[in-house]
Amino acid sequence: MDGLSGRADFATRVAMATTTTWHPPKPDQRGFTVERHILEGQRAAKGATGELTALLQQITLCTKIIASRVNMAGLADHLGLTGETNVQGEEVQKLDALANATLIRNLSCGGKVCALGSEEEDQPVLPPDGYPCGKYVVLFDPLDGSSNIDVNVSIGTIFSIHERRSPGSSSGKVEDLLQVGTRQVAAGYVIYGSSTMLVYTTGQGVHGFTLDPAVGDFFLSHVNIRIPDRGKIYSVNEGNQAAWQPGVQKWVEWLKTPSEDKQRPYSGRYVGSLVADFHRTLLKGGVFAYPADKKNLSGKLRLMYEAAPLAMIAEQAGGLASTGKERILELVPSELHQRVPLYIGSKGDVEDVLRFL
Ligand code: AFP
Repeated sequence: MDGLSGRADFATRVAMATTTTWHPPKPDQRGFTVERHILEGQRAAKGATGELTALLQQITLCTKIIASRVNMAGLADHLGLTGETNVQGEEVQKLDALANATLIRNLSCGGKVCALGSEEEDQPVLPPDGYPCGKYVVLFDPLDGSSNIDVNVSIGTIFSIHERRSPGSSSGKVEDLLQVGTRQVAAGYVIYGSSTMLVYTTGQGVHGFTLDPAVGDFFLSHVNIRIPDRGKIYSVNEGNQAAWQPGVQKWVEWLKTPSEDKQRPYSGRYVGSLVADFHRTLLKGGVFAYPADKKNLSGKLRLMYEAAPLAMIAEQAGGLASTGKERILELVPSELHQRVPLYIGSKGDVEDVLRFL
C-alpha cells in the first residue's frame, strides 16, 4: 500500500487536490510513441515551429507503409525486378520502386520540403505544381540492401534532413541538397528485420523505436543509444580484398591475428545491407568498412543518403565515421550521388583503421 492509500489518506488527497497542484513524476519515456518523443524534443527546442516534427511524422508513416509491403512481399507479388535500371546502373527491384514512390508521394506533397534527393532518382525531386514548399530537404535511400529483398534478409530505409539554404518559399535548388553533413538537422534509418525498428537523431542523442505491428506504431525501446568504445566484430566484404590498398589489407589481417591480450581475433559479420551491418555495429560495437578499391575508386556507398546520415548517428552515439582521410560529416559534397569510402563504428576501432591507412 502506498502512503496515499486508505481512509485517512483520502482526506490528504482531497486536501492536495484543493490546495496544491499535484504533478505525477516525470514519466520514463520508454514506451512513448515516436510521435510523442518527437513532440517532447520539440518542446525542449527553443524556437521550434513544429515543422520538423510534422516532417518526421510523414517519414515514419512512409516507413510503416514500406514495412507492411516488405512483410507481405512474397504474397503480394512485390518480389523480383521491375526490368529498369537506376541512376547507379543497378537493376531496380519492385520493392525499391514501391518504397521510392511512397516516400516521394508523401513527402513532396506534404508541404514541409522544397526538394528531395533519392538514390533511385537521377535528379532532385520538387513538390508538384500547386503544392506548397517547406523549409526542409530530405535525402533518402528508400530501400537499402535491395539485393537481400528476395532472400528475406534485413533491409532498410535511410534518411537525412537539412534546412534549405536558398531564400524564399519557391522550389529548392541543388545547393539545398548538396550540404555538408554537419548541417544535418536530423538523420535516421528504419531496419526491416526480425522486428522493424526506427533509429533517429535530431542532435540530442540517438533513440530507437520498435514497431508494434498490432498497434501500427513505433514505441521507444532503446533510450539514448551509446556505441561501445570498442567491439569485437569487423564487417567488410572480404571478396574485394585483392582490390584493396595495402593499408586496408594489413588492417584486416591484423584484426584476424590472435593477440596475447585476447582482444583479437575479431569476428567477421557481413550482411550486405548497410542498415543491418550498421545497426549491429551501433548496438554491439566494432567497425563497418566499405573501402575504396581498384574497381570503385571512391568506394561504393553514397555520401548524401548513406554515409552522412549514418555518420551523424554514429557520432551522436559516441562513435566515429571517416573516409580514411577525412571526417565524413565535414565532406563538402559536389554531386547528389557522390560515393565515398566509409569506416564507421566504435571510436577505438575506427582509430585503429586510421593508423593502418
Ligand atoms: P544494394 O542495395 O544494391 O544491395 O546495395 C547495398 C549497398 O549499397 C549497402 O547496403 C551494402 O553495405 C553494400 O551495398 C554491399 O555491397 P557489396 O555487395 O559490394 O558488398
